[in-house]
Amino acid sequence: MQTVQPTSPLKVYQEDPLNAGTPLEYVPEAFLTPSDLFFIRGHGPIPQVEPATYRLVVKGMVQHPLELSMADLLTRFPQHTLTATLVCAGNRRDELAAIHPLPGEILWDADPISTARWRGVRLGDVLQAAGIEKEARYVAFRGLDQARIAGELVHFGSSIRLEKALAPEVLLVYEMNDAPLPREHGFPLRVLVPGYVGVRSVKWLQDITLQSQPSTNYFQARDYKTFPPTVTAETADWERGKTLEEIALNAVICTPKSGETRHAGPVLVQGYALTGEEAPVERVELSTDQGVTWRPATIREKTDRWAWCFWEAILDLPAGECQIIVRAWDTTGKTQPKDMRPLWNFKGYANNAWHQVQVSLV
Ligand SMILES: Nc1nc2c(c(=O)[nH]1)N[C@H]1C(S)=C(S)[C@@H](COP(=O)(O)O)O[C@H]1N2
Ligand SMILES: [Mo]
Repeated sequence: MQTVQPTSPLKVYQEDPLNAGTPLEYVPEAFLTPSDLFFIRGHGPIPQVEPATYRLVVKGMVQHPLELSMADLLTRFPQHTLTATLVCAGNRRDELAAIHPLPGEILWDADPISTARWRGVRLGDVLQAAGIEKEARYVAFRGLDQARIAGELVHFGSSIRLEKALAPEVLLVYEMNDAPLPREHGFPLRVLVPGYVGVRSVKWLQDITLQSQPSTNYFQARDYKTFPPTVTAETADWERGKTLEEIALNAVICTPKSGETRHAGPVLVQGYALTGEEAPVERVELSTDQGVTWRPATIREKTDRWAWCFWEAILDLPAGECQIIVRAWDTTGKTQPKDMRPLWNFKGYANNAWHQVQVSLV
């Protein structure tokens, strides 16, 4: 069994496998999440990998299959550093579960999200070195960890389209916040797919396979897809589910938290906003009248293309109960949906409806 340190400030949802969120009150404190506060999402026990004997295998539709040691990776390919946010597709699942139960799922608050500075080599450079055959369309990843699915052990795996795999932001990373990747985050090597939901950033990377079809791995083919609200676990045709890729435009209030009591008068409201690869966040707005009128928040930190941005506002709130709502807009004029009901799906993914907190002012 894997456990976090008893002193860890992470919010543990599950001990085995270990699943823990970054407490929201810490988020506005640090644009780069300290590694011991970085959320952890795992589907099986955390593997122990010996870096000296570790080999990354590149196979499938390639001209020269590769077997690379960590030293090969570090010496044969240029190294790159990039700041990126990882967010789980199950972010804000607890709100969806309040509409209709989501049995068997981890009911994350808005906390499976963190940002780090990563260092690694471009996946595209490694694939070019292997020689991409022209029939290849997808890049499949397999992790060294195994999850128990219906009584059987299954390696964690996932795939992305070749086009995204060749994008300069997609890295094979071995450092997080200027230190070796911590064990729980994929030591010695993981994939980092900025702009996509976290599940595609496979940890403890064992092999990469170029192929003509998406991965048939359980976690790609039978999980991490969305369906209309009418579809249930019993009626789902997984072939027809929508594969989760790009992060949806989202904004969250980190402080105050729902249920908090504050003094009436000026109240500092802080949070994060983020988007995928399409267009950056441009504006964040707050409403205290159910979305009739909105006032802009100040974006106080927005420095990296692939990272969240931080925003804040001081609201002058009278005594009584108050609901504060947030929404973001991107540079193409797109905003978030108001209503959560049309977004409900039986796995509880991709909730990006307006986020709100209830506060008492005295
Ligand atoms: N090998 C492996 N990779 C994995 C997972 C996993 O369980 N096993 N979980 C995925 C999911 S769902 C998410 S959200 C991110 C979480 O990364 P973190 O634990 O470093 O925060 O890792 C992804 N990569
Ligand atoms: Mo995830």
